[in-house]
Amino acid sequence: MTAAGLPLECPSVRALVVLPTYDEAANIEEVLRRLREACPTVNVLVVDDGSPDGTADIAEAMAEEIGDVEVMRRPAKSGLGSAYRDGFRHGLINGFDIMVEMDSDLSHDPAALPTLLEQVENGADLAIGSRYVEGGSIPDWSWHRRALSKWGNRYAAAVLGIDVNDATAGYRAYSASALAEIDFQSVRADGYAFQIEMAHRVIQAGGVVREVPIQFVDRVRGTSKMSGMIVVEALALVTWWGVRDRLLRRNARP
Ligand SMILES: Nc1nc2c(ncn2[C@@H]2O[C@H](COP(=O)(O)OP(=O)(O)O)[C@@H](O)[C@H]2O)c(=O)[nH]1
Ligand SMILES: [Mg+2]
Repeated sequence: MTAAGLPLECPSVRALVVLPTYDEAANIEEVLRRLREACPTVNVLVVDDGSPDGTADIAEAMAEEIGDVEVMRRPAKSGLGSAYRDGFRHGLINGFDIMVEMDSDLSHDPAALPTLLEQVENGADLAIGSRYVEGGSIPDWSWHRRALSKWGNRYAAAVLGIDVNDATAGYRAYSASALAEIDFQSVRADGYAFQIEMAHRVIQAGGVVREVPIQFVDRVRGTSKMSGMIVVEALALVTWWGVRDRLLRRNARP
């Protein structure tokens, strides 16, 4: 919202919002409606992994109704990172200028999309909707869950030497040129580690990262698909990347 309480203006860019879905039948219709309202010009790609609850059928019915929505049906549940990799490839092949990551459970408010797009339109290679910058928040989380996430983020930033407050955040927009440069197809991680590695690669490639505050709300309908293993994967991979970067730097010294 602007100071006058009006909806933010959506920049007229060629943007593709990639929405990964697994059993989001209870949410997908509202996500798509609110997205269209917040940003009438964006295209949407729903990447569904054969959701047993029929999410893809609902998304296709919505596509008929509101237009500019495509549904990619994949045969089996293959993870969030893999869904984004396929979505980004589709976006690059089809000439979009900006690609957006967004959860399909309404944790990410579609109304914040114009702000993310604006950052990329004004020169950022990656704009992150951040919970840990001034103005960001997670009202539904207990203090210990927030502490784990915040300190996990501090650990990742310190080990990798990146100046990002919320590298695990999954609401973000990339410039197509940055995506084309970082060889995202070779990213293997799937959960939080996928987000961290993508940010790390953009920075290593010399890209500009900007964070804008968002409020992250817990899903109201449906269930989370993330497990505790996703946190373990992230910590282990961050530690490995940190060691690898140091070894590479040492070996590069004359
Ligand atoms: N296509 C696809 N989407 C997934 C998969 N796992 C999770 N998602 C979607 O990714 C988004 C984030 O997952 P969620 O379970 O809400 O994770 P949490 O917010 O960390 O609890 C949601 O839109 C899920 O439907 C998957 O294996 N494949
Ligand atoms: Mg969620």
